[in-house]
Amino acid sequence: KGTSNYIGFDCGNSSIRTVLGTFDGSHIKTEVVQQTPNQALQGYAYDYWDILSIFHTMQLAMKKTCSEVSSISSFGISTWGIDFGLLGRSGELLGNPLCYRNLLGTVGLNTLSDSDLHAMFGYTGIQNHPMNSLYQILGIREKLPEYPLAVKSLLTIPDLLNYLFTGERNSEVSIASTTQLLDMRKRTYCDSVFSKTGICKNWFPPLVGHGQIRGMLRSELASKLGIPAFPSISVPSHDTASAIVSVPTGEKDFAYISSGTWSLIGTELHEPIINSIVEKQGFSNEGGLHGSITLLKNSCGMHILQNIKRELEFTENRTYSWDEIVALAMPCLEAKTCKSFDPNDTSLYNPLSMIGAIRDLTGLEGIGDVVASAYMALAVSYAKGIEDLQVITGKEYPTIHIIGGGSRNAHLNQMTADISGKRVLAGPYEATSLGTIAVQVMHDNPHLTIQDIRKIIGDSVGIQEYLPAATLGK
Ligand code: LFR
Repeated sequence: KGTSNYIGFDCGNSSIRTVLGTFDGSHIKTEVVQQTPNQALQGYAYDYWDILSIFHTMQLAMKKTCSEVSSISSFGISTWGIDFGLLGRSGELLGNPLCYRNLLGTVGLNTLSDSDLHAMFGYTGIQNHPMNSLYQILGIREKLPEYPLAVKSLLTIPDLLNYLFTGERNSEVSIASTTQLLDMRKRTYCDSVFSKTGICKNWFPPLVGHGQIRGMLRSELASKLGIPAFPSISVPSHDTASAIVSVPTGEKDFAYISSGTWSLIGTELHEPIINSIVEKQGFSNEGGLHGSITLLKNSCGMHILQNIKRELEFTENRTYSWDEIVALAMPCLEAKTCKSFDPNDTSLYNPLSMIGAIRDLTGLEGIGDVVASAYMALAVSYAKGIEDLQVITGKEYPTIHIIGGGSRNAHLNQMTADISGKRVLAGPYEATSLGTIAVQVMHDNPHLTIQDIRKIIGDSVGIQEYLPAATLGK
């Protein structure tokens, strides 16, 4: 049996990765064909995503991938959640998608009473976070009223990219759940939310089941790129949900931290848990593969360290490697002079200076202490998130799977093991693109179950183990 080739797009807040995945019947191999930095760009009052440049980057990467292998079976797109593009009557974009790091969501959320907000959580099973599309839309209605007048359809980022590639407008449950417009008990759009808020249900595209074809590459685009037209498969198009597909475990109950710009701390369930503890602890019942629920807490992740690094590079006009960043922190971690803080403090959401914001929170001045405190804060928040998860599900998780780009951070992995007292298994770091590729493999090999896929992934990638040092962290 020959090998099959697939394209997985993993568009994150900080980088766009195009991965060639090959499946030979027993292993999935990945090769990063192209990696391009991504960042939100400043407009007049708000930050935006340069979506056409992202689309262009992906087209070039698709062409390049096709030139490396004899045939491609399909492609799948995963991106960050929540954000969306608005299309007018002609089917053209009305503007660049807004970045969720703005105040519109807070404006939108404040239009609802506490009891309405409580009801919203109850309807959807999703934490009432101001960044959710639901609140962004309400904020747009207040502050940018020209948009709703012209909108005919709303597409989340992966849906928009799929539309640009295929011409088809559809969505799927994982990305749609990040809008907070789904009833996660039924995994369909929630009429109560639409009627309570007056948001127009007709803006939203139908949901396509996982593993189905979302559309074919538009023929004009295929001929422009000089490649054959192949299908886009409905993978979990929320990056977090695709990443969770690739947790290398045979267990039914497991805990993960999907570590990137955000850290998503959670577990996989068959049915949502919607109760007051989940609401109070800020967990969400997002959509996972094939009707599963990815109960998770959205916690600030590498955003803090990425911003510290960017700021140091800018002020000192030089580049910093991650090893150099860790080296700054080491003496302060060893001397225990650093101080943990809440990584979800609102002052860290989109600060002018991340270093300044941490100095304000900790009262510590030295850059080593600032970086060390950031590491400490993340590890403490991970341990706390897993503890909260155990209370919610009533289960004990002896191992934490750290997956995604942030799982390469050996020091943070060890600190997480030390502070949580649990074993940490780190990897795969290419979790999202592996997930998007795995679901395409499942489309071509319908006999493979998610358990088979997780075993195949575990056999295909390197996983690092970190055991807790008994003396630390207490
Ligand atoms: C992770 C992620 C989170 C989502 C955040 C914002 O990349 O998709 O799951 O809450 O980005 O979209």
